[in-house]
Amino acid sequence: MNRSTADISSLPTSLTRRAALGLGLAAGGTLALPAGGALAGGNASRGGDRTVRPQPGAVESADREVVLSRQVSVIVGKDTDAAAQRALTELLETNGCTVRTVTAQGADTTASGTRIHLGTPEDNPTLAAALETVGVEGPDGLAADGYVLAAAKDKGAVVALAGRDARGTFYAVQTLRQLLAGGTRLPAVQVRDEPLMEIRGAIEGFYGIPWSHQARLDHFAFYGAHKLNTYIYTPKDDLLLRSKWRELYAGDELENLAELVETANAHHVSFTFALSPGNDITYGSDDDFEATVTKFEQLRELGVTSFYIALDDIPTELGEEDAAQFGSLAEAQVHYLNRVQTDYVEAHDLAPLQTVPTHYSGSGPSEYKTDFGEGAHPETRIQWTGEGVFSPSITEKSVVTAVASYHTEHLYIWDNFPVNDGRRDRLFLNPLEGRAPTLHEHLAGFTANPMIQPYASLISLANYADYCWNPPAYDAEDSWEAAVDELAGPTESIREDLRVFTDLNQNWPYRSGSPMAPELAADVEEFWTAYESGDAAGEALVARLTAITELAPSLEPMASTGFYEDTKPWMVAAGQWARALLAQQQMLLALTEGRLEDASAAAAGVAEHIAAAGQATVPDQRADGVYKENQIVPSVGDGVFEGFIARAWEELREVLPEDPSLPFRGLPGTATTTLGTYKDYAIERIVDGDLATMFWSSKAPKVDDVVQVELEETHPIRHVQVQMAKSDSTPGDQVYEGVLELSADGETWTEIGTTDGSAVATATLDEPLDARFCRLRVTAKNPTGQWVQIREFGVGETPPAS
Ligand code: LTM
Repeated sequence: MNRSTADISSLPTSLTRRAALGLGLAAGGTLALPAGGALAGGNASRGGDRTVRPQPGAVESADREVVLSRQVSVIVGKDTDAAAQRALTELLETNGCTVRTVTAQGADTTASGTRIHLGTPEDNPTLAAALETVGVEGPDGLAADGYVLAAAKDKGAVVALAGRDARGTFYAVQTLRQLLAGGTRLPAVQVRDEPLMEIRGAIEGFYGIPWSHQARLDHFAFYGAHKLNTYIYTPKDDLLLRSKWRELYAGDELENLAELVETANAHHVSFTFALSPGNDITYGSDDDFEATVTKFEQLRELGVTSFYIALDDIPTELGEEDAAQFGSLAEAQVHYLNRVQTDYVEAHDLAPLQTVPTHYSGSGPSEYKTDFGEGAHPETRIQWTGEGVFSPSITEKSVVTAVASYHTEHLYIWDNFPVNDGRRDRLFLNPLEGRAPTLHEHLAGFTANPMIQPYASLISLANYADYCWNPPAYDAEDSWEAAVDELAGPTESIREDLRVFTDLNQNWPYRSGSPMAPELAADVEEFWTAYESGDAAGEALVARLTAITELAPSLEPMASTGFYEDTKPWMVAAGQWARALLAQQQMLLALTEGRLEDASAAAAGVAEHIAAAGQATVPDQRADGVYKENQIVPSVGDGVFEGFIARAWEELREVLPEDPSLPFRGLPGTATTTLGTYKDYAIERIVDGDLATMFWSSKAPKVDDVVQVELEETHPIRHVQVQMAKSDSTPGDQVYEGVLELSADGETWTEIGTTDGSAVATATLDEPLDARFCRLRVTAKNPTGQWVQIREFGVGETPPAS
């Protein structure tokens, strides 16, 4: 693909001529026309402006309005897209018009009153004259999904909605919806628009709870409204796609699939069915080929025309039978893929087969990529995740290299953003960034791998819609703000509260330097600066924290109830963190005013909120396919709450070192372990006095693995506390069966306590024991192979007060 942006220089002469006549022309900035009522976007907002998103390639707008009469004639051809007709009728009726639909053959194109001509020039012969009347060229020559929209006055209002194809016709209606902004007036405008990327959408390709049926239906409506055209169905924990891929759908599941396909088609979303047979397939087997096409056939009967074989996250060794037949994994895979492409896809005249290879990241050449790319049928669409599985940026250079390495002309991106299956405690509500504005010159498109929470993913999907349609015009911040407002709805206070919430979920851990709750962090910083000069009032911080405590009730009426329900556990947890910080602010205020008893009393109120914030309230589902409530502790605030709390305790410790609310603090020491370390979750973090940092093992512990702290010198020890998992109140990655032991010399050990399955292991001695070494030793394997996280390992002389 190599198309350039539809900018002013590529406008047809009729448009440029009109520009010269003094009509406003916008091609480099977002089209924002005078506010006239509502922006209806997907399932969301009302009451915005007339901004058209994704930003059209070229727009010409006169400083004049065209007013639709109450009675509108919609003129269609007999083959004009039914979804576009439905969408237009619904739009007009919602905006207060009565619609009379007439077919082109019977239409009086000269009658007065509003006439809207809908269709492609091929299916609606009246469009040619209508386009002539409004003085604009037709959609021929535009890319697939493109359209022309033009409105003018000729006796009554005349509007031409001319698609390059059926989907383009449907998209013309979407743009009209934005221009009408809930009313019956639109600017005398000419929009000539086409996508710069052919494939734009989502791949439901994550591990964890698959999206609900309703969520998928709602997504299709959102995609249609945002001009996203692709949905790939491949949730990793739909067992019938992966571990039981040979089994056919039946009953409710089959009925649901039928409704999904029908609804996707109604919103011009291409429903792509992706099977993942790679865990146990024999690539050369006739039986497995038959099982594949039998499964596909079940979906084709429901109306699916687009199929995909996912080969990610599967064994890289060939089975015995395949090893005897093929020289490599890639060779075996392309044999199977090509058989599906030629014997099934082509035989049924379906869209070209799509796939993700087993080695799907990194741009450099490899034997696998060469064998895969050279061997695959040239029509095969191949997905790639960028330089990494998670790619903080995707540059033109790396895409060009990848295209060469995979020997394909049909590369498109499986973008692992905003997927959170590797961090199920987090929401990623930050904007889509770091994708170069020129990638459309080399790529067929993008599908985003979204979060387990479908509606929380809509912010980034709106960003993908804007980016993929017109990458050079994409403005991450502007697109993000519009998406957030759309989900919030028209009420300003709800929009503001939603920004307060999204601020707490901005950090994307796969990009270094990604911001951490930047607005909260700024208020915290301002607080500490003032505190150093004796002022603990912290007005801005207190106002923000108070708003955070109210998020769960205040956001309930937001436009997207799905977003609210998806994210509520994080709102509730944020509210608890905010209450803890507010109590500490009162504590600090009392300290600055010398009211030590009040400081102590305020400190005593902190722990309950921290404990409440640590409750597991998010459900989960693992490879067994069993849905379980309350498995995950929501993590919110990007570490900023925890940072404030740690510093506030330090301030209290300085003035009231014996205060009973102070968290237990171990003596200085050095930590070591026999366990491997996951990424940079280094063992030193368990003795840094900071609960926000942790050690994470790289696998499950074995019997006799140890985590040990060596003190700087021998002390009379009375208390040991090991804080494991993500929070004190919720078990998770930790040692489930182990003993706490002390030693003076590191050779001879005395057992002083055992773990009890909770996230915190403690031991308190009545009489001190002289020791320099303390360790947690594993005595049995973890029940389900959990790894180990330790936030702090404290060894001290004095137990906490209670
Ligand atoms: O990225 C690919 C191609 N496969 C898997 C996804 O299913 C998973 O959601 C992401 C993120 O964890 N990583 C993968 O490797």
